[in-house]
Amino acid sequence: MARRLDMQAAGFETAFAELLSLKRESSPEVGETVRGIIADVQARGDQALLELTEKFDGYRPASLRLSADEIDELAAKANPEAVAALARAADRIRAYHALQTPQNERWEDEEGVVLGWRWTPLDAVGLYVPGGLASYPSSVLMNAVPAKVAGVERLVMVVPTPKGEANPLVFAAAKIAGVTEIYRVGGAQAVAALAYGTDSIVPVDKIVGPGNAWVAAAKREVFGQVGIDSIAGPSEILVVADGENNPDWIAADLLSQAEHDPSSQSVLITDDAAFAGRVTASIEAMIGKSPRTKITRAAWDDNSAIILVPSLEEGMPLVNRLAPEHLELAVEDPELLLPLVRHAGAIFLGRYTPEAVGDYVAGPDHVLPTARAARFSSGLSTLDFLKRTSLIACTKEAVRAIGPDAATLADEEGLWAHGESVRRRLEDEPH
Ligand code: HSO
Ligand code: ZN
Repeated sequence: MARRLDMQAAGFETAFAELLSLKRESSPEVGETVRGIIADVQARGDQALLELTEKFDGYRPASLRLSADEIDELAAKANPEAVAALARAADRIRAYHALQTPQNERWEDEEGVVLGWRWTPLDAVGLYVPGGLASYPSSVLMNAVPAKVAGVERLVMVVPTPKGEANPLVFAAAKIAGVTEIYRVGGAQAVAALAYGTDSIVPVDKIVGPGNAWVAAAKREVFGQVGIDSIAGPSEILVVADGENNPDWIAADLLSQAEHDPSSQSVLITDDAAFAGRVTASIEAMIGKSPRTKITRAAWDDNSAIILVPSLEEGMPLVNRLAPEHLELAVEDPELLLPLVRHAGAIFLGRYTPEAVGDYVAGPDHVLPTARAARFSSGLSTLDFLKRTSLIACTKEAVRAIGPDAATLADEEGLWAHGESVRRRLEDEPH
């Protein structure tokens, strides 16, 4: 059973601080192994990829890249209803991210200097897709669609296929998102190949997508050579609910993230002790029905909490301290609480907005900051696949207006040629 906290009880601060500092990541120390794998791929390229795939995935593929026919064949095995649902989800994700795309700007300031910025997409992005249990077709869309919307021309997917087995819906998702370059390779070796390239994989500029401890360590290791997304931790949900909710709905919402991973965290903040009891009872009745009972049970018992607060308004500072990945405001008028929220990856407003709609079909990205990173970062968006370049244009008059200060500062820094490059333009003509 999740821990119970009461904001008004003695010892609350200590108990809450303990909840905040729960070490939920159980990443084994894999740095040494990962560095070895990366060096091996750098030195031996495809040969290393094939051998490592044989070692870790238990088979040796005839070719690393899947042909268009192979992708079609795999995608065709997916449940057609699920494919249709994915296609509709992709449309909504595309529409949302298109509106999120930033604008280029250009203006002339008072001194006559033209300034601005221009956004351009990355040339090539690698998308890591896990194999096995954590292989979510919805995450393929959430990573690939914003890249496409941003205008990334080359999107490369790597996916391990243990014993040659693959999740057909992952390939259907790739097709829907327009990903055509796919390699059957995973782990740190796939990350190394994307970063440094091999004979069969041309390197990319950035690597995104979730992975296990080896993949995360490899991404950290190749950062600088390529860009990476933020490393996703186990999923979290925080539900702020009054006593007027259906306890079964809230119980299911809490379990929906607990079932992702034994390290996931679900927290309920409520001002109604009787309601908290009803939710607990509902969770206990529901938890055994899940095919993922063991995972859900571990996350709920070990990492989760029910926090009783004197009023929901007074509970909101706790929300900001938790800075959750997902926040549900399950109240009649969520707009009253919304201004009090400063840190959350995504906010689900009102009683009819379960987090699961955001995980799949609402449109916003489900790749969101975890482990309190919402204090300083945001979910994945088109911005992650664009870079901003500054634009500066002076006329003769403009450089005369702002140049002398540059020359003064250059002299002060002992950088003679800097000063000279300005002074020449104040005095001479271009030809
Ligand atoms: N809630 C997860 C995303 C996900 N849920 C994928 C279902 N499938 C992390 O935000
Ligand atoms: Zn989820």
